[in-house]
Amino acid sequence: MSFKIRLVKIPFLAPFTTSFGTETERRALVLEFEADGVRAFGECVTDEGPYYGYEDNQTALHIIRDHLAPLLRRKPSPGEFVELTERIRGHNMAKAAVEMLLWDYHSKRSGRAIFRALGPTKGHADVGISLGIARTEETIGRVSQALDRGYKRVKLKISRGREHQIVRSVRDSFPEIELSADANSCYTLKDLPRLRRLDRFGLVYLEQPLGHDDLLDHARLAKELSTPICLDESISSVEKARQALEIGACKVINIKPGRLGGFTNSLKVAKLARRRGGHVWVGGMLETGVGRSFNVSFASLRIVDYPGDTSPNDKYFARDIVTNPFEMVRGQISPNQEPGIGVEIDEGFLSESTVETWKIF
Ligand code: OSB
Ligand code: MG
Repeated sequence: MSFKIRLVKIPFLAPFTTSFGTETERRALVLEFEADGVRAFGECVTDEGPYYGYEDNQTALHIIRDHLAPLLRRKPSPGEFVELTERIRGHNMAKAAVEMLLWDYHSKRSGRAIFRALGPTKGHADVGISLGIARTEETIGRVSQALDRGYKRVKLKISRGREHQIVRSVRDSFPEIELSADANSCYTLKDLPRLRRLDRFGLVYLEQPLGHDDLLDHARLAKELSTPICLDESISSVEKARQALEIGACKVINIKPGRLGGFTNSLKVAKLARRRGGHVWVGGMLETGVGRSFNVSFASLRIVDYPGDTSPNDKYFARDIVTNPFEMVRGQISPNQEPGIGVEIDEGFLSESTVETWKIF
């Protein structure tokens, strides 16, 4: 039995800008667990800085190494792992990396693909694109390219003060497309007049306009806008999802298994939201091929009803650490059919991309 954590560094094809910063490469913790002739993988969605959420690669490394790895030796089921780690407050991204690794491990042991273990499936994920903040002309070009490739929904990253021009220009050029905007928490209720001006562009939703952990002000905002609110950052647990739906803080939830502590909680949030008439889709955190494969598996569930941010690997990377990257056909991606997450690791590129390795046991 062995467990190691690698910090890998893979350059992006192009910088990715959100309202909280610009990233030019993915620096990810990739987990590898080996037992009973099975090699299982996981990826932590943290990056170098605590800007999307409070976790970063260093806090996640600490939590995984010092608090979660000892539990991994027992090879618990994902459900048992969630129970065992309930007393560790927060640190969902660190927990999710191990929880999903356990899904991979147990699925591989039983010889089936993860998406089959998760629940009833559509057999494919419907795919949208998330476009980083860029100049208007460039964005228009990227939208046009994305539509040519078959993407089913376009999400524009927006920032305070530059939202109206970009959304208006894209809407004017593409009157019919399914369009959304993601603010990554850059507004407050004082910006209500500004946000009202987005109402006429027929967005399918406005993602996380207010505080990263807020529910109450989002509920207030939702009453003032006709555009539905989608929450991402604020939905940090099953309880938060329940509360958000109950007070009307959102109609749509961006499910990131990495933010919610893994698949077990994500399944609960998806069911809860759909039962209450809400909609769900699967987000992304610029994952390598390993994390991407987990997301695509979840996005192929029947319960997931909106297109997600599960682009094929080559949207972000010229070369990835897997040799079987996803291909998108008419805006759909099929989850891997092989046992577990079904990725084949590019051993050479993985070791070339590894900055540091920690052998935990
Ligand atoms: O808010 O959805 C977000 C990337 C990094 C951090 C936060 C977000 C994003 C994205 C990219 O929107 C989605 C993707 O992986 O394609
Ligand atoms: Mg988001």
